[in-house]
Amino acid sequence: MEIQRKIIHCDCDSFYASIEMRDNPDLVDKAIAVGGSPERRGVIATCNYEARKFGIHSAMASATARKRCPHLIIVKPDMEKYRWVSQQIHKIFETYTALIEPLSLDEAYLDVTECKKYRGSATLIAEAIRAEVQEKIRITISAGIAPNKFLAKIASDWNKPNGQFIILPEEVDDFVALLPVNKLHGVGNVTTSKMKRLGIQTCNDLRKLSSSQLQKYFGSFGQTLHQLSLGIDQRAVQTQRIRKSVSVENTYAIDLPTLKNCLEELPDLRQQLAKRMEKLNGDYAIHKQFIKIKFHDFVQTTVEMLSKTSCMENYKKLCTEGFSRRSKPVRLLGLGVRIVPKEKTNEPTGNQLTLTLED
Ligand code: TTP
Ligand code: MG
Repeated sequence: MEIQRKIIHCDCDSFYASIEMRDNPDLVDKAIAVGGSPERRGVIATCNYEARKFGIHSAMASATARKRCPHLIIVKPDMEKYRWVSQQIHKIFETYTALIEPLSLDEAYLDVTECKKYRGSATLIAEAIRAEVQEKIRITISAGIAPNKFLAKIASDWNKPNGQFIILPEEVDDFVALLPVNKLHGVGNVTTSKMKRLGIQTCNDLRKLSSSQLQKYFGSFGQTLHQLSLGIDQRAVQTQRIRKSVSVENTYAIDLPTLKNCLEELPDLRQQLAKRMEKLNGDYAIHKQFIKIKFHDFVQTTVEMLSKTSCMENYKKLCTEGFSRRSKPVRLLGLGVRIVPKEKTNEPTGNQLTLTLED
């Protein structure tokens, strides 16, 4: 039996940029972005809706953004401030429900199934939350209201910015039928192209596949796809986020031309990683170490190995392996560990190098 929930997905509009505009009225009505400087090969974290008209978006090189919009104002990020604002928004959420799952600083699922405010109307609750955020925090937030997380998240994007959209239980079937497959969680560019080749564009197309066909084309993900194509998602709102990895990365102002240059950067990165790991309070155990390398041509590779520590020798080995895949100048290096909550460490031991290759 499917559980009926009332889920609200809240997502602030152009979060970092909205905060910067709030705090500096000179920026309102101008095209602004928050990110690194174009001269130092910075990247755009986000931009306001005015800047989006020029085709600027998150993760774009700041230099490209500046080219597309020469009068773009790029503000340096102030993460501490954004974290503080995020906490204030969460305090508002908490007055409606205790079942909150933060996804990032500006995004969270709220399960309001048991909320008694507004006679339990999730639509009115979402309106109230949004009004309160606007009044107290002075930035706008959009919301999606639906019977499950998957649909609530899609819905919050529907009337962005400063809007909300509800998908009632009786509307789910029709809504999902028309949904393009790339809106499904876990369906990225690769799967979308594969589906396109198979003539699958919408969830309705997906529904026509038998379970053995789904299994054949998409392996174990096939079953999930079948459920999603019917609008079914039983995942509960998880109040305690289980972290799966911790990592740090750095984009270099000048490419690192050789392996030796890359190896020289490792101690610094590892120190930053150690600082991040302190915040986990020893609640997690390491089971893998990995390194991420982005070459000057943006081709990216990740190498990982089983390990119970984050030791330097292993990072050197991983770095050497990763670098040898292209032997080209490196623009970004990242170090990380994959972790599991302490009581669940049943990973095999050993240090054999297991290699994975991404795109
Ligand atoms: P998003 O919610 O994805 O974006 P947004 O809030 O800026 O805009 P939207 O109105 O479309 O929701 O991300 C939230 C914040 O996370 C964003 O303000 C900046 C940061 N961020 C990055 O630093 N890098 C990224 O690549 C993305 C996508 C977001
Ligand atoms: Mg947002």
